[in-house]
Amino acid sequence: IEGNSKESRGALVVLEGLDRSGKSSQCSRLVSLLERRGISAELWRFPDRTTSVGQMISSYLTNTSELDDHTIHLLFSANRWEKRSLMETKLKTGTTLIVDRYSYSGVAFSSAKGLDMEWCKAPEIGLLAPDLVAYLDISPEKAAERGGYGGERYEKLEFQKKVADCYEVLRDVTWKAVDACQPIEDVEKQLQEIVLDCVTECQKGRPLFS
Ligand code: DGP
Ligand code: NA
Ligand code: NA
Repeated sequence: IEGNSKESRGALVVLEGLDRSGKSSQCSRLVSLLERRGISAELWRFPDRTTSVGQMISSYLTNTSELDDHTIHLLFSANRWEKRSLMETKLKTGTTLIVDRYSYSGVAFSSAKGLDMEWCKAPEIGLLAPDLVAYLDISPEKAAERGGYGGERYEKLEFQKKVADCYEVLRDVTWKAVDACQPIEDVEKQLQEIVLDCVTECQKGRPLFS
């Protein structure tokens, strides 16, 4: 437990799900909601392609460069580590972070390639623990039907099926799953409820773990 456990702080909210599960638009909607309610909030995403590590990741994802599976795994993790201290500062100064993908994507996507799951988890140890993981639940087939994938490396049905299996292994009782096949407004409504509850808990001083 870090800091004063009675201190009001921002919430670390993570959205996870397959490609085309609707995470990115729901993240934006959540930030707008929080801002309308006068709650300080920012939209973050991983990979953060703006850093130099992020640019290496981006060229890998666009198939501009090739990297060993372990090497790219560690770069994705490094990309989260390079934002850790800013993340902590934001949370402690009362800003809620709505984060589009986090360590679970790291583990799910790399273990979907056949890397050992425990090996994949190791570099994530010590990053800040989310207060809420919301999983946008959609089958790989349904996701693939949604206006098609972009051309990035992982955006293929066969691979997304493996990612879905890995997410199933990673999921635990603390995750809140939302059926992502529902109309976008219904997904939004369910997310709003669970996120606002989480923000309230953190305002009351829920401890921040790493
Ligand atoms: P996005 O910008 O959310 O579309 O993510 C880009 C792609 O990278 C997407 O297919 C998910 C994948 N991805 C996100 N985080 C990680 C990670 O930590 N490790 C691996 N291997 N893939 C990731
Ligand atoms: Na993507
Ligand atoms: Na996305």
